[in-house]
Amino acid sequence: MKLYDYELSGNCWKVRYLLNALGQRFDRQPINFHPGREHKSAWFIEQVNPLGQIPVLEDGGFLLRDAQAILVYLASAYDPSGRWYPAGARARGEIQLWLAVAEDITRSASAARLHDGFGFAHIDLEAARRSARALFRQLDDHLAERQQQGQRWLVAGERSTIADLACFPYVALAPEGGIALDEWPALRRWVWDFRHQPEFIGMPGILAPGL
Ligand SMILES: N[C@@H](CCC(=O)N[C@@H](CS)C(=O)NCC(=O)O)C(=O)O
Repeated sequence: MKLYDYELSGNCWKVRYLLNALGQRFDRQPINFHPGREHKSAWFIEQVNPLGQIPVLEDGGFLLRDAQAILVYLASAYDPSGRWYPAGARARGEIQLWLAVAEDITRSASAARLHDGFGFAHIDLEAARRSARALFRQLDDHLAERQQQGQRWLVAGERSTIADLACFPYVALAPEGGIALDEWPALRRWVWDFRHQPEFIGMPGILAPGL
């Protein structure tokens, strides 16, 4: 498999994380997202992703864009245990809900980080932060309820799923966009729990425990 990848992208990290957790070997094709804007180059738009976005996965000639879609694909194809994308109508319905929230988190918390950390001045910072905070409150309320029931993850079960993985990076990286997590204790506990899983790998800005 080949991943069109950028080291500092939380969306690319999600895909690297699952590939690692599933023990899948893959090649990384680095895309110079910043400052090179290679994802908007003619070759990338023509040959890889007409939307000019990363990540994109290539598996035996099959090209798939969108981090959440790639997580569903990888878990369906390469996780016979069903841990990451559990079967069952309710679990799958709930997972889909959180995958949609993950996209909203990219549009808000990740945008604030791009503004502050990468100098993307065209982004409406206050609107991005406001939307991220509304989503984080929703996540915190949900996780607080789950934690009261003795559960740790977004979807009922003993182990994290692609729902948690999809939402995780831009929550953990939110302080880089000026969004502190102090107000949301259940969300902070979930970040801590996610980071302390045995398969955890970090990325710049999200260190693995002990580093
Ligand atoms: N829905 C896409 C969004 C991916 C996305 O926003 N990627 C960023 C890098 S992390 C990007 O390529 N941004 C350029 C753009 O949106 O034009 C996904 O989840 O993969």
